[in-house]
Amino acid sequence: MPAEMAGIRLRRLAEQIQMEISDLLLRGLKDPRIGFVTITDVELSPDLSRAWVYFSTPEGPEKQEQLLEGLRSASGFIRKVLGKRLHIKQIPEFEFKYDHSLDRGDRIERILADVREKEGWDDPGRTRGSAEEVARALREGKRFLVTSHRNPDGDAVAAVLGLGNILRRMDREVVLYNPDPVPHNFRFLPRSDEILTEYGTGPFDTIVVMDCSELDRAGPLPELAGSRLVGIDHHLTTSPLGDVYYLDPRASSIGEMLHRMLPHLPLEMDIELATCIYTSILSDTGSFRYSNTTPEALHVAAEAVGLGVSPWDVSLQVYESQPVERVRLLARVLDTLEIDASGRYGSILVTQEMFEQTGTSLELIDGFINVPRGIRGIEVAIQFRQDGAERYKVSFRSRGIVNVAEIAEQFGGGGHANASGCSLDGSLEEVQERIYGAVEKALRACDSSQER
Ligand SMILES: [Mn+2]
Repeated sequence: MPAEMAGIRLRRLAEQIQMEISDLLLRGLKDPRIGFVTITDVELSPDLSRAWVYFSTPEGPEKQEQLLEGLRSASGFIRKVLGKRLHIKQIPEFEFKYDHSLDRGDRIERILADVREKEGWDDPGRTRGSAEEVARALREGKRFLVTSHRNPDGDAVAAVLGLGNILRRMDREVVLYNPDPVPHNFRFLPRSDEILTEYGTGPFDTIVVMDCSELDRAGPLPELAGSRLVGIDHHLTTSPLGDVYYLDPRASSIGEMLHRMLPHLPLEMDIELATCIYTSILSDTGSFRYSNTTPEALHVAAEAVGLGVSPWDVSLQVYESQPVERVRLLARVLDTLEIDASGRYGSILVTQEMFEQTGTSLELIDGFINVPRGIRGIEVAIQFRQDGAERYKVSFRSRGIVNVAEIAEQFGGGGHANASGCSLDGSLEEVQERIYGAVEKALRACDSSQER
């Protein structure tokens, strides 16, 4: 018999022996010394005279001596049973060995986790920090500046107002701040007019930045030295913002994260906070449609509704109270719709001229990009927004296959897997060429990984 075949037969027999012994142990050997034991491997000598039987136990290496004794004294019985079951002439002599590889594997795993924890690399989808740590920082602070990213969306506005509600009810001094205006459709939120466009005079012992993974996406901030910076965020990033932070890229919204902090804070949801949290979730899940619409997001929203939040009233405000200028602007923007020949990505363009012609501004374009994404066959929707004579802000929306955060990162931007953005300098043609190239490359990469 060729050596290779002999090797395969030997391997099979070893596996059979491993299964038989495991089976015997599972049904109990009536030996109190043998508790939980796993046969991790069996090795046979080529002449079948000997078998090394490796075992392990969840009770740990301390138990190995006791187990070894039990297994040795049972080996006569085991050999007898195996002889009947395996139909082989000669049953090997057993030598039992404790398998340290699992213990060692655990330890290495733990050391690696520690290193990753410290250095902050690893998976950008991982949770970092905790609700508890941030809640403690909130309890410890006295004078707060609370803000979010510039050009705030519904989540950012509702989060600032929600945290404002929490801190006010904890009798803390709090300044709510964003240099950019609250979008028209989120002005119904309680106390939205209390978000100031300038932070005024400090000092603040605690500065909270929410829904924002990079400081330069927040507005100008007071001198950070002497203040504690607290970050609450759900973007895909490996470097959370803040001295103290709670980052969970799997959270639907900042509202949901605020809700998770409540068990560690001396208060409960009131109707005002519930309105903020509900609106935050509604806004970032695209009305409970996106893939971040998790059971938890729905549970928290349900709790808010239970407290008296009216889904229809909020919808009326957020989606059904558009100024007519926004619809006129949308008409012009949709006129620029381009779909690639493959039909898999498409784009729209918003220019400064369009704002001038319709008497509108930036805050009205939220949601436009969902129109090209809603076209059958489109995997990636792109919005080019002129942000200067030769500068464009590019937004991406994915239907789920392409990770658009990775595309935005190539141009110094970032975001979520399904929604991201970046800024590029250059003429429209130059910018489009670079972006289309990156999108096509990402689509090709997804195709080849699916074929595998
Ligand atoms: Mn958000």
